Amino acid sequence: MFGKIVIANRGEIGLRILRACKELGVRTVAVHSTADRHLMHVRLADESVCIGPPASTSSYLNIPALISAAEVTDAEAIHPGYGFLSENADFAERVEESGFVFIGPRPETIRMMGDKISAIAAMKKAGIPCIPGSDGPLGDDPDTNLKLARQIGYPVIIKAAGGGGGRGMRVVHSEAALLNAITLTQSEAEAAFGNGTVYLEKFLDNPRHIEIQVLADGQGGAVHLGERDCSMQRRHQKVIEEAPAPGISEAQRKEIGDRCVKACLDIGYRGAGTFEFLYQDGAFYFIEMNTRVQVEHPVTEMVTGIDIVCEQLRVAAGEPLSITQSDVAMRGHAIECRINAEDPVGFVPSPGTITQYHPPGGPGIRVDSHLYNGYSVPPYYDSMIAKVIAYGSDRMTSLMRMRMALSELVIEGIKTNTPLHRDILTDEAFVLGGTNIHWLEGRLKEK
Ligand code: MV4
Repeated sequence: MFGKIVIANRGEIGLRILRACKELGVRTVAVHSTADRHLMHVRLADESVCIGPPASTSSYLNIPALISAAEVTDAEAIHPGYGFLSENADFAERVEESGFVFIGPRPETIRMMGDKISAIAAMKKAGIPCIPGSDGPLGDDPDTNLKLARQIGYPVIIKAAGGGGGRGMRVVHSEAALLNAITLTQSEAEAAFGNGTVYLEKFLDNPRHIEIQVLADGQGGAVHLGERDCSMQRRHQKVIEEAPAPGISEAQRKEIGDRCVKACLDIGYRGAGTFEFLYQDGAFYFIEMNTRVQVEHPVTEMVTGIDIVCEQLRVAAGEPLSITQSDVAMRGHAIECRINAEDPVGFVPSPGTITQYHPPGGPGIRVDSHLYNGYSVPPYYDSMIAKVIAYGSDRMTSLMRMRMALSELVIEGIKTNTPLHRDILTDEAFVLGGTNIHWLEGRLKEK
């Protein structure tokens, strides 16, 4: 195992990584911006290094500053967390060139998954079900593109190869609109990602977003940890996640999970990863792969008992996975509510000082948060300030525990989206389970 690592992130995930390090006896270096001197994990880390001013581009995205911090503290590895540089192949490469371990997949793997066209091609080849589409970049010939879209059938969706997470997409409902939509998406993609390459897929109109968590050691060991349902989202920001996904049978889980494991072995995947699927009419369709630890990883940890961040550290240190597929069993149900510092109605960010903080507790309740009384939420970063996770023997039990937890939660001094969560948790459709990716936005429009 590593002797010392740099935690190249902030907030709740900085603290989550620090806790895994303490458990494994790994010393920690917290790097932080000037605005983040008072972060919980900076206080708890063995060492800390200030890496720049508040703006992310000058601190958490500042590659030379991060590598220098590893050098001056004599650390062995860098954990990128999620967001920031976690899926930046150039960063992973520069970390390794500088003689440190990047805690994540190989740079080539990150690069392949960053290009959505090459990701889909690799996954299709490995036996993962994909959406009918262009199977590669769209060319310049209008007649070829018109013919392809007609074959696939409208509506279709044009997506940027360099996009992902909801950026650079356009739905096309009729042949008359196709060519214009392609040109528009190409020029937007060129401007946004410096890559105008686009591809085309059949548009699925009412899917759920279900993803499979995997762990692989790059030495022939790979497992899946079942699925999460992340359909409860607004503007591509997840709001509530749960594991397992309502209505997915053990047989379906094994079928798609085994395919993901095989794909990991096929491409020599190393680390934690997530296969994102759209799920519609009983079928899974691959859309993207995430090569990082995800915000919603705790729901999987709760139902499997496996510590995903500890496994990330183990495989990055060159150890084999501590588990095989027969050691993995999903038991019970977990729901996660993302608590954001924002207005619950208008969704505008609400930074400021927390005058009163009381986290919930009791059986099955986990709170991943860096908050404490008197902490000031800075205005420079993502507004997520806490994750409340409720576990129970079945979905109803986890739901009842979550309602209780949110009734106990006190965060004063700033606005949070807790009222929105309380509202969703008592909605008939959510209680039933299996709502699709459009449900929340539709409901918000209604009210
Ligand atoms: C789609 C789709 C429907 N059909 N692809 C949005 C984010 C990116 N990861 C892929 N996305 C979508 N791709 C086809 N062929 C609908 C979405 C989509 C979506 C997907 C997952 C979670 C939330 C979403 C919200 C709007 C659209």
